Amino acid sequence: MKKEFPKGFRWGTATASFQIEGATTADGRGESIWDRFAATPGKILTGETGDPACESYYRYKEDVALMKKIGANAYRFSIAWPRIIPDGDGAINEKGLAYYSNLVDELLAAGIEPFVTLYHWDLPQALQDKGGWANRATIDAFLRYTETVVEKLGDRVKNWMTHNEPWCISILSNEIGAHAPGLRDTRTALAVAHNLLVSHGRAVPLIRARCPDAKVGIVLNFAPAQPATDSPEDAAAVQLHHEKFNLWFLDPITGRGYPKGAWSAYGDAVPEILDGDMGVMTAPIDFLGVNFYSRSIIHDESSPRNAKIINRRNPRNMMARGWEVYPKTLADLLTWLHSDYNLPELVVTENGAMYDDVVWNGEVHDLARIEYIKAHISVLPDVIEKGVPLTGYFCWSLMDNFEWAQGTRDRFGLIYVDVETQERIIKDSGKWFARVAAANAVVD
Ligand code: IFM
Repeated sequence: MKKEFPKGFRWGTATASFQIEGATTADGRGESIWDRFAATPGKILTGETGDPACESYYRYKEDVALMKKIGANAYRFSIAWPRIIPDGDGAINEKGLAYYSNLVDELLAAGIEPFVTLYHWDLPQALQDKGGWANRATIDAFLRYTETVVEKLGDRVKNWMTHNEPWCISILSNEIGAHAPGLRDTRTALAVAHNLLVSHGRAVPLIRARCPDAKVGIVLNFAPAQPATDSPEDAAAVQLHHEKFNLWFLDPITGRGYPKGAWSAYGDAVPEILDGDMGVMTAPIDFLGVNFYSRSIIHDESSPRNAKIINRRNPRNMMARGWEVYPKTLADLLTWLHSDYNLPELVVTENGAMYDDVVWNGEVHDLARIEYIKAHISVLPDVIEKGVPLTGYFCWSLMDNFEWAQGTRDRFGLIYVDVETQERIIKDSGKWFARVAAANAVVD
């Protein structure tokens, strides 16, 4: 089988501001919901906060040089809203803008194409104090923040993503409560999801107006599900999971509205829809960012609403977090997205693996991670051959970082970061990634 990629394919790595920058009080940065959440005892497994994370705010030149070493030709990073507008909707902080402007210059000088995510979870705390994303005023604040950033960087940055993983921003953070702001209320979570989608739809034309040659997209995380058995109960549970997790976000932005099964299952927790909202959400996008890590196996013993996700044990490739390594699902997902939604471009904006890495004589032999990534990129040439317009693969992550509620315990990087000394070590996976990018093909 031919394992080469089309000319111009992006081999990137991805990060997010709060996970790597540290420097949470430097140069006028305001407090974010993640600062508040992490400072709350019991919320982060390791008891850490976003300081120092990887200190990338200070070490960005070193990090760009490392990106170049591992052969990446693209970099997906996010902007910290509280660095730009510390209280969310007030004064603009020029020092925050300057940081990202310098980062972009550094990337371009290294021949690395920037992909910018506007919102990867670090909402200014001052906005959360007024209701956060559940308050429609946050939409307007987001638009002003977006305009400010695009105005500054749009002459050099041509790839823009509005939001990263709306499911996490809404459900994981406001219904399950595992992420900031840590609420447990379905109605709030669905209001958050709705307002996020409206803000996305309103941001798309604003970005284009300030950056006419921009490619604009949104990043969704997908959890394709399969039934544990062939029982009708499991089939119903899979369908409900699919609607709540995948379609709830994908269908509104592609003009299909909220999925009916999930809408009725949510009962009176569903969001209020104002005139024009559903139309606004469908602003045409240039690409869909696809985050994929694993599939879900669903089993239901009582009713679809009580269905459980059971991750299958795969002894050879098991990820410590319980995510099964199952790359065929990535191929199926991309093929389905193309055949059913026919979007102009698809980009794998995140894929990667968490393993317990060990430094051995100054090296990190993370063979399991190489196997994971190799297995996933190996399914892509065929997918592209079949006509799916896939234009890039971004590995999560450039380097080990602050993995949200897990703190720095969970390592996803192609580059190892020593939490105490901040020393960076390119792992074997990073060296291998450089060979993949150079060959523009799957290599051993
Ligand atoms: O670290 C996260 C990232 O911020 C969003 N997607 C999943 C990654 C791994 O959990």
